[in-house]
Amino acid sequence: MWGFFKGDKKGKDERPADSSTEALTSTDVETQEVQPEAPAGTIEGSAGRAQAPAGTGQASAKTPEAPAKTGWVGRLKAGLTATREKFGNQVSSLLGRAGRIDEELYEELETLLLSADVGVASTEYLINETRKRVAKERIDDPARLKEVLKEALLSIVEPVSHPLELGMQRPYVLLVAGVNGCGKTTSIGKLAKFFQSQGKSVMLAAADTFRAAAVEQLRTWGERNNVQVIGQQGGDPAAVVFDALQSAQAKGIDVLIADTAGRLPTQLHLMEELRKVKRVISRAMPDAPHEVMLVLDAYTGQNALAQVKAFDDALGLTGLTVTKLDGTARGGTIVAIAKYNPIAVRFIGVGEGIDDLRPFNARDYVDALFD
Ligand SMILES: Nc1nc2c(ncn2[C@@H]2O[C@H](COP(=O)(O)OP(=O)(O)OP(=O)(O)O)[C@@H](O)[C@H]2O)c(=O)[nH]1
Ligand SMILES: [Mg+2]
Repeated sequence: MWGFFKGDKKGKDERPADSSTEALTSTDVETQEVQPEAPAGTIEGSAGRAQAPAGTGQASAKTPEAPAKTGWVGRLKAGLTATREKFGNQVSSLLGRAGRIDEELYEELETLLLSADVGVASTEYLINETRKRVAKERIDDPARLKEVLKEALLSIVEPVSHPLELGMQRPYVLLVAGVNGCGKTTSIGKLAKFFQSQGKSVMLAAADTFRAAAVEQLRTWGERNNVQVIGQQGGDPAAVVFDALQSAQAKGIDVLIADTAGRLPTQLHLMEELRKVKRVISRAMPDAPHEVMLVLDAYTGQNALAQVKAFDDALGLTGLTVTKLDGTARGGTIVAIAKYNPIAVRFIGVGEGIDDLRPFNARDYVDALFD
């Protein structure tokens, strides 16, 4: 279902800096409100508009309301298979064949942690914690180190395991940012469905106005799921979001999610454009945006740390969504991020299907890394 979300990125980074005024009113912009053409649940009827990818996505497209065939923990484990094979299974086999706990064992553990993209600081912390526990509890059986390691990992990720809780604000405004192709639009589609399933009304603001395909990508999703999409290609992203916010306020919408164009932190004018979007939202609704979410592609590995810092400096992040944990052995990236900059990890994505994005749970994640 999500394959159609991918659009042409050509020329995206060649955008000129936006110079339009920040003093916006709804009449300054000619944004289009896209009323859903199809009622909720008529997904097959419009399936001709886009190609569904192989795998779970297609199944989800046909039966988005149907309960997942496997539970979330099963999906999570399946999604983290590559990481588990590279890390958890290898740790288990290392500990299984080690005769004793010695320096060689610590070194091998260290290598495994680093190769799973857990990061240097976390690796150092985990090895130190393990050493301390071994000394304190006089552990001499290497097999016991697995539990020790799991607990130490948990102590890193538990503090960032804070699910997103919608407040009383109406609309609750969620601004989504990230580098090109990290999974913003796809995640927004999944999130809209997630909030809808909680009985919330959702509106989307397509503030990636540079590419026609980007607006269309969100619009297609909106049409299929009875979600209003406000957007216009070529417009000012801040103006689109402003207009969407006014519309959401007028209609009493519960959640407004703003999609933005992918950008690299080094593209300073585009980072400034994002800051402007945030400022304009705040002017229209003083406590908004209520959530500033960075989407990170787990495949990015350690570069994710630099992305977190840059976007946090620019926007003041309140949450993260880590996508594409499936298909990469870099599932340890979450640990690296949690240690480096403990911003709440709200959601994780383990596939392209609509049910493949869920709230992050530290314990489930650590279990899935090993078992
Ligand atoms: N396997 C997998 N693919 C994903 C996941 N999340 C997103 N994708 C895919 O990643 C690709 C990019 O997703 P988009 O949502 O278009 O990314 P984006 O950040 O909006 O991209 P730009 O707007 O171009 O910056 C698409 O093919 C998605 O289907 C995930 O959790 N797992
Ligand atoms: Mg996008």
